[in-house]
This record gives sequence, C-alpha cells and structure tokens, in this order.
Amino acid sequence: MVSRQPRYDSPPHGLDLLPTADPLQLLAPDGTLSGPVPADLKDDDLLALYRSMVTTRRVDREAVNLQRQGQLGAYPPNLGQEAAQVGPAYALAEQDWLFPAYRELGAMLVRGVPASAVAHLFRGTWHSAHDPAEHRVGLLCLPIATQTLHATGYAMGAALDNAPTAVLTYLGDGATSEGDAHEAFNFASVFDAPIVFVIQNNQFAISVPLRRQTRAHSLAHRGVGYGIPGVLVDGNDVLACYAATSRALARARAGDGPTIIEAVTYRMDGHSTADDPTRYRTAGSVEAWRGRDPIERLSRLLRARGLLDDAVAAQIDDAAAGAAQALRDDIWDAAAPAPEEMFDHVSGTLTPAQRRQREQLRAELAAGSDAAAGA
Ligand SMILES: Cc1ncc(C[n+]2csc(CCOP(=O)(O)OP(=O)(O)O)c2C)c(N)n1
Repeated sequence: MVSRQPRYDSPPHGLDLLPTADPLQLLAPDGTLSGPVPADLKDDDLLALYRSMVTTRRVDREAVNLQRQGQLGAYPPNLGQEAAQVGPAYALAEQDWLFPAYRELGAMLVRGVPASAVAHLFRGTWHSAHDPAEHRVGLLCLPIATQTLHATGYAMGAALDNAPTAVLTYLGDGATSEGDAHEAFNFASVFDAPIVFVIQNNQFAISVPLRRQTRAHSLAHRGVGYGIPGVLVDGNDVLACYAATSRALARARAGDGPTIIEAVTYRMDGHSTADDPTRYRTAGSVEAWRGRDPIERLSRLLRARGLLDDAVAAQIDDAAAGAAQALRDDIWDAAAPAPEEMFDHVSGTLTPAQRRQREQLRAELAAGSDAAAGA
C-alpha cells in the first residue's frame, strides 16, 4: 500500500520563500523615490555609490578600448550593470567575502581590488593579480558557475568556525542552468550556509535569451525548490540592490541561511569584445533599456537633493578618468611574469610532484632558450 505519510517532519517552506511578483524598486528611472532610501545610507553613502558606478563605467570603457588596441585578449563589459555590481558589493561588511564570476569589475572596485588585477587576467599575463586574503575577494572564475561552489564551501567553513562572516557571490542568468549552481544552492540550503547569491539577470547568456534558460516565472522563483527565499529586485536601481543584499547578508549572519536575489538588468554592450550583439537582438530592445540607466537615475536623485551639481559631477568624472589612465599605465605592454611563477601561488606548500613539475618546466625553458640562442 502506498504510504500517505508526509515525507517531512514539518511542512517544507513554500509561499514564504516566493519573491514578489514585481521587482523591488526604491528609485524609479526618473530619479524619484518609489520606496524609502535604506536608513543606513547617509548622504556620503549615496555619493559613494554614484562615484563607484561612474568609476566602474569609465574604467570598463577603458578596458574595452585597451582590448581594441590589442592590449587585452578579450574583455566582458559591465555597461548597464553598474547598479547590480556596485549595490550588493557596497552592502558587504569588512570581514565578508566576495566570490566573483568574470564580469564583476564594478564589485571588485568597491572592494578595493585594482582594475589592473582584473585586466591582467584578460591580458593573459596573470591568472589573477590580486591577493584574495587582502581584499576578501576570490579569484575571477571563467568556467561558468564554479565560483558558486567556492563561495558555498567558504560560507560553510565560516559557519563551522562560528566566524561573523557572510559571503556574496554573483552569477549570470545562464549560470543558473549549470549543475554547479544547483549543487551550490542545495548545499547552501541544507547546511544553512551564510551566503547570498546575486543572479545578475542581464537577459542573455552570450546569444541565448532568458526564455531559453528557464520556464520558471523568474529566476528568483527557483529558490522555492531549494528551500531558499527568492528576492526579485530592479537590477538598475542601486538602492534596491543594496537594500535587498543588506537584508540577505544580515539574515546570513544571523544563521538563517542563504538567499537568492535576482537583479533584473540588461547588458547594454556585447557579451565580450569578441561578440556582435546585433546578430541576436534588435536596436529597439537596447534603446528601451537606455531609459532605465542606473547612473542617470541616481544622478537625478542626488541633484534633486542638492548633493550633486555640475562641479561635483566634473570632479567625480575627473577622478574616474584618472582611474582609467592608471589602468592604461599598468596594462600597456605589461610584461608577463616568468612561467614558473605560477608555482609560487598554486598552494601554500608545494607537493613533491609540484616541485618536480617546476624543475621540469625550468629545464624545458632553459633548453628552449639555449636552442633559440643557438639558432
Ligand atoms: C563551463 C562553461 N561552459 C561554457 C562556457 C562558455 N561561456 C562563457 S560565458 C557564457 C555565458 C554565460 O552567461 P551568463 O551566466 O548569463 O553570464 P553573463 O556572461 O551574461 O554575465 C558561456 C556559455 C564557459 N565559460 N564555462
């Protein structure tokens, strides 16, 4: 006989995990408030959010230019996603950790990682040129969704240590179709890991549109199946992105487990500098999103509040141009380190096999340069 017993001691969560039907929005595209400014964001914070987004956009454009000039192999632009990048990262506390994918320039700048550390990866000079422990930022991950597992593992470890640390990781809409993301969501939920997953739904995985990625009502709705609350936010509203992440990080620190936030945004540029988006989307759809620009709407709010005028805006633009120039100076014709340098960072102490491999590489490099000298 089929057992009618429920499979759970207590009913599984359900409706309380569902996101709202409409994305949370605090700042409308015309710069008026559609909800309260988060109470912990003071005037200086609002200006800092603006400064971070302007800097991200300017440095991002410089990286695209450097690629066009042959200095980077490829580069994945942030254009249009500045709020979804900066808002969540700004909500992190000093001791928290960030695990980025590859498009997270804006989030990394908020954590103090130099732009050149990101650019070196795309130049192919270094695997990643920042110290993760110094900034509490993991390495950029190009294999889709792998960072979600690193992040979940780190969060589980932090919980075991009773550390007051929460973890933030970003993934794309396409990444939610990867097995790695599923495993990360499930482990995070089952072990109450103190982690926040921010899905930047920029509508495309290269040329594959969102409708080919899921039949769920939204990506945030997928949380229900994992027992994780899902939160839907306007990803072009930096205040909403900040507020939702801040709440989710507090939940994580209180031991209440993970949250999945879907930030609904739009990638205004190509997937990478190797992509031609005109092949798979219309100019009209891009134009429709231009009116929702994340920087423009915060600028309107700041001007209405008397926090920004032309002079302050020009100072911020100049500083952003300085950051772009610093990136250019660091990257232009930057030499690659010696190949065996990779062994210096692969693990704290090299295993005997790794030491042998390093010697073998040195011998091969020496033989190669002898042959070149003799040629
Ligand atoms: C495991 C793996 N499969 C395929 C790729 C090739 N690839 C690079 S980016 C990308 C699309 C990712 O889309 P999404 O997760 O939405 O993030 P976005 O690039 O839009 O930020 C794919 C398939 C890869 N890097 N790793």
